[in-house]
Amino acid sequence: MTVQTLENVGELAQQLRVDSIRCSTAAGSGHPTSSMSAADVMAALLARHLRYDWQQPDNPANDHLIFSKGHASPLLYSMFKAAGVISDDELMTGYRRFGSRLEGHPTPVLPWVDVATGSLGQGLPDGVGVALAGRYLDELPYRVWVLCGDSEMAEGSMWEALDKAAYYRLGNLIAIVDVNRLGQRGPTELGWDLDAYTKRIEGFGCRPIAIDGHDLDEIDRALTSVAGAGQPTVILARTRKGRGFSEVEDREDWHGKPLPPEMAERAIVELGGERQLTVTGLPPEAASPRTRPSGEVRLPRYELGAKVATRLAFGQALAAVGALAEVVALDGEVGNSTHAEEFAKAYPERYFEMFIAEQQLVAAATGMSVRGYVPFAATFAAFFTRAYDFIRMAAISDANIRLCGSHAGVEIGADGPSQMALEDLAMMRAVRGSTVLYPSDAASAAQLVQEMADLAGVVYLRTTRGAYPVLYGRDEAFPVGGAKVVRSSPDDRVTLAGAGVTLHNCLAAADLLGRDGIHARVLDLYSVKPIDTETLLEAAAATGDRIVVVEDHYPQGGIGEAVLEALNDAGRSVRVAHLAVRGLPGSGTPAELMEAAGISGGHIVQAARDLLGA
Ligand SMILES: Cc1ncc(C[n+]2csc(CCOP(=O)(O)OP(=O)(O)O)c2C)c(N)n1
Repeated sequence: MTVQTLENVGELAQQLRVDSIRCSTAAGSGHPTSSMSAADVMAALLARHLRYDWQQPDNPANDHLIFSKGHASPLLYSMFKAAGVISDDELMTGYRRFGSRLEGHPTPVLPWVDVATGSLGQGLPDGVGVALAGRYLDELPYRVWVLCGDSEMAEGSMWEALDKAAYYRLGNLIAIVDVNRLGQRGPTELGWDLDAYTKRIEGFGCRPIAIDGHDLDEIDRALTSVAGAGQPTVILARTRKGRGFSEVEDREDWHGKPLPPEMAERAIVELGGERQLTVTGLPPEAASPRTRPSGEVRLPRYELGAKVATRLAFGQALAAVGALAEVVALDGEVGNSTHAEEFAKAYPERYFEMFIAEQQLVAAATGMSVRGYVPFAATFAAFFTRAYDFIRMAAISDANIRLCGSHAGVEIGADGPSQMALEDLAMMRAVRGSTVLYPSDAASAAQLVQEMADLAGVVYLRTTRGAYPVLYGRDEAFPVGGAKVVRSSPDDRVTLAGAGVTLHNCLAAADLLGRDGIHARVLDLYSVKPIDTETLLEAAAATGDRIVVVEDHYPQGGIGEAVLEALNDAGRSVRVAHLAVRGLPGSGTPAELMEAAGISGGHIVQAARDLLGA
């Protein structure tokens, strides 16, 4: 039987409940009660409102369905079964099993899943990114439906999302909050107080609709009413956790627990037994995304020796790369500092101000990458730390996002430690599959920005506040995974390796050492991950296995450890002096702060002399 009429939706909802119980009981883990509360709303959505071509998950006109409460995966996968794209056998034998694509929480390993969820508070912000793409880039009529938990609404990122959704008038975004009164360990903050939710949602500029989430007529009316909305809709569905099985319904202590087999049997009887309904659903509208012509990328040119900040080169190069029509830029309300505003001047229609909401900034980039755009999100490097969970999850989503963090290290000077990124390299290096780039001059920064557009995964560019001399000519290439030998001679006795501002300190140190007849090789480690092991080994071999690594970052997880790891993996024993920021910096000039941190040219000279015993 196929489901379309409202009478049948009730049957479908029971099937979703039964299947959620069956698969989690078979797996011995999972969240059946969290699935059962939302089954009625999801059944109505699937059968009568979601416009989706299940055979063509890449159809650009498809609606998007995101389970922000990703732990309700039994429900989502049961919907996939009802849609006919996974079999009952896969659901029962695959869910949560080793090697199966039906993981404990959904990921885009499944072609019908846009983003990985399971870290609460992320699916709705990601959905804002998809909806922004739909409204402003694709210009397609697809809707983005996001199922949220009520306990999840305690996450600040959910409110960042609603705030930005309202600001951008995302009438194509519909959040459905499953207000089942219970969270993991007990009652939520607001319980069933739908009035309190309503006021908050109105306050954020969205349109709340409070309904009984088990009344199919009310559900259907609410889902119908979102058509043509000029602002985001939030459907507040009052539900009961574990709905349909009297032994667990609305009871505490049943969160995240599968029903034991004999209880599952009783539940299935109470729910009317197993069913094998399939859903036809609605097709997407026949429409294609708006296409824009791409032009030629003409990178900015810089004169050798001219003093240009890498953050400025980033902005100028980003504007140049904007010639590629799929490139978009997002700002955390510091575009005049990161220089992302250069892109805004050139391509205002592809520039999205996310204000001071770094979680939403990263999530919007992730959402746009779902639709194939090439997002660059920029803020101070220090402030990406608060969005780290979003960056971590972007990697699980296999999203392709480019992040630019400016104002790295103590070099920023007078603003003091609250604005200094001293942990960002460690954080970004630790992300699976990430690329970490750190240019020292404007020419390399510009080249690397262009390369970023073609890189997959999470790509991070670290830029510096101050202006330093351009070191490289116009035709120099900076392949990812490479390094530059900036200075060398056959008489080199020690290698000085830096990146960003510390490369300039290395050059100053090499000058000072040279005055005393000590030749030093200088390496620019602009690609921190992957790092150029070959060039490191060559330099080590040429300089008596003596390397000074200098970084404007805390010692843990930064360039020094990247170098040590590379040398260790290559089985080479090298004497490495590691200069990094070890204390708590304050305010001062960049020179004063680098001197105090022990990463100035003078400190590099001393470290080199110590290695040489000279
Ligand atoms: C950021 C984050 N914190 C905590 C958890 C652990 N956790 C998983 S589900 C859950 C309760 C969620 O309750 P609710 O959003 O109301 O969903 P329900 O299961 O009740 O439908 C918690 C705390 C998590 N997954 N993510």
